[in-house]
Amino acid sequence: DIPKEQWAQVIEKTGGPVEYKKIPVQQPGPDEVLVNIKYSGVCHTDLHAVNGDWPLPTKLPLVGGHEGAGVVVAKGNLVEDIQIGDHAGVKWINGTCLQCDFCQQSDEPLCPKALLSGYTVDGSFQQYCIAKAAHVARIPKDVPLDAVSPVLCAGITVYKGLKESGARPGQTVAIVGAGGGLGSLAQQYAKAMGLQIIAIDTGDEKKKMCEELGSRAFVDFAKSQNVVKDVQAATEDGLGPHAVILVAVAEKPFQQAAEYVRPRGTVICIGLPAGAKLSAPVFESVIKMVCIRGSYVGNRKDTAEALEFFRRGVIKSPFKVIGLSELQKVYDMMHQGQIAGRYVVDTSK
Ligand code: 8ID
Ligand code: ZN
Repeated sequence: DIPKEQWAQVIEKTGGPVEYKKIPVQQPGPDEVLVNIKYSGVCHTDLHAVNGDWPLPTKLPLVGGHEGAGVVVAKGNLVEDIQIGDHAGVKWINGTCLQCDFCQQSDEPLCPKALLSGYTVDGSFQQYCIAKAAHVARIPKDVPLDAVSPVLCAGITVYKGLKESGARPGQTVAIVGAGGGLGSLAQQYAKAMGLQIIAIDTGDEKKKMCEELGSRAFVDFAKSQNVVKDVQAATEDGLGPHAVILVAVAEKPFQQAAEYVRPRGTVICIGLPAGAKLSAPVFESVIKMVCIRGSYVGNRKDTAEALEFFRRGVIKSPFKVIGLSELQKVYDMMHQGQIAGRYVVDTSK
């Protein structure tokens, strides 16, 4: 039975705080499903949304969240390929037009009409969440819903970013922000793809976690006298990593990566620190033939592939479960940079 009311965390105004309260359960439209969210990962994007960090406005009031894993409990009459009782994931891309140039070429995140979960439409920090059936992630039934939830944004995004980097098995990738949610999953995907990892972040807890996740070296950006030199020194021949995956929420690393990346190397920008600018020295970028590119979540196929890695058991990333009612605490810890790995909220608490 679907209740009329449910618990949710609602942002009434930009800047927050989030308010834990009861709101009505919505009905899915003809091409939509209603997912009973069991667990939802908390992404730094959710905090950017609370704080109004980006040049794109959110809806208000807003229910955040876009790593929602749960069970389909209702569907519109046009929905045929997903059934009530199936496990599904509400991800950042809630829906797209499926018609434009980008959708036709499976670059759905670039669709100008994309609906964004927990940003332009209500997301997964509620017990019942709506998403377009075409876009909900199909989660196999043998996969635990708490552990899989971070894959729905963090996992898909870093998997896509690693593919976009072109790094090949045996090569070295630097992961900047390795101790956070995206960074911890990036290490697991990189390892599964046969890459060697240099983790960059700060603090002993994150260092230990990165070593356990499979990184070969750890550079503490707060302790290092010269991050560029230390990252290069951590590669076997001292020439720098073949690829850099930038998932830090700070501007500085976006201005260092082109300096330490290997000649012919690729810098993948994923993190979205407020108001930050990319910069790189023209001379070195040219004579090293450096490639710098952005990478934005992933398409439906990337989603299925990222989930399949997880289902096979090769992606094991640390997460802590906390009640949905305690979301503000997670934001406070995230703001302080205190979270190693990911927090996942349990919507029943
Ligand atoms: O599709 C996309 N491009 C996409 C998808 C999902 C998330 C982008 N994001 C963005 C988020 O909006 C956010 O800006 O990726 C960023 C990282 O999200 P997250 O992994 O959820 O954030 P986190 O768990 O807080 O981890 C950030 C880590 O960066 C470290 C912190 O210590 C933390 O562990 N960090 C910082 I702040 N400065 C650093 C520095 N100078 C740094 N690590 C290395 N060097
Ligand atoms: Zn996210």
